[in-house]
Amino acid sequence: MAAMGDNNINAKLVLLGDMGAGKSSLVLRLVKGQFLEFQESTIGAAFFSQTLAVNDATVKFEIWDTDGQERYHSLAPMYYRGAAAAIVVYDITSVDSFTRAKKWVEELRKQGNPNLVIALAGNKADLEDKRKVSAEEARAYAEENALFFIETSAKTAINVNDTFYEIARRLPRAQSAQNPTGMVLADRPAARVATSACCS
Ligand SMILES: Nc1nc2c(ncn2[C@@H]2O[C@H](COP(=O)(O)OP(=O)(O)OP(=O)(O)O)[C@@H](O)[C@H]2O)c(=O)[nH]1
Ligand SMILES: [Mg+2]
Repeated sequence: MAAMGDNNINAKLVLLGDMGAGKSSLVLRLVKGQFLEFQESTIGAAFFSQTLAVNDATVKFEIWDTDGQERYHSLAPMYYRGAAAAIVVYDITSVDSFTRAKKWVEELRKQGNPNLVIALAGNKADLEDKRKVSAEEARAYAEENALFFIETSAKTAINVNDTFYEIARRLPRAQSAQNPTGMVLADRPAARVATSACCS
């Protein structure tokens, strides 16, 4: 049960990545527990919100699911500006989508908040027989670049909730680091209490 008022955090989260990598499908899986075989391409961006309880904190994610088309790339800063977290999504069956994911990471590092929590999600992990990007390669890249790496499947739901929970767990720590403007909007920033084992 979420402890009311103990530590409520609003965190802007943006999903970036190639067209068809599965950004919208990951959000749909998280928010509605659903998966669509023929998920429509996002036009512009879509907004969702989802609240998660993590230990003593309640994290309300304000999620911006962006459009992966290259021609809309220039709009992306509107969505990652002020974000506390980003999920950079690629498709494990597409080397091009992994290349594009690396470009997003570079862009976030250059222009984003230095304390941004970045997750690198290798999606479509259910398509093992079509895999083109090894987990080892992606993990090595993630380690070099201080990213949190996870492989997910919006289709089977594997690791989808875990991705968001892990980001939520990392937020307060990032918040207590340098806390640049706009990174995490805490309702009661001073009200952190010691983390205790969760939950009965
Ligand atoms: N097998 C499998 N298919 C997936 C998975 N995630 C998404 N898909 C499929 O991949 C296609 C593209 O998924 P979307 O969620 O629309 O991808 P997107 O990244 O939001 O794409 P844009 O909005 O165009 O940028 C859809 O047909 C989904 O059903 C997955 O984990 N496994
Ligand atoms: Mg989409």
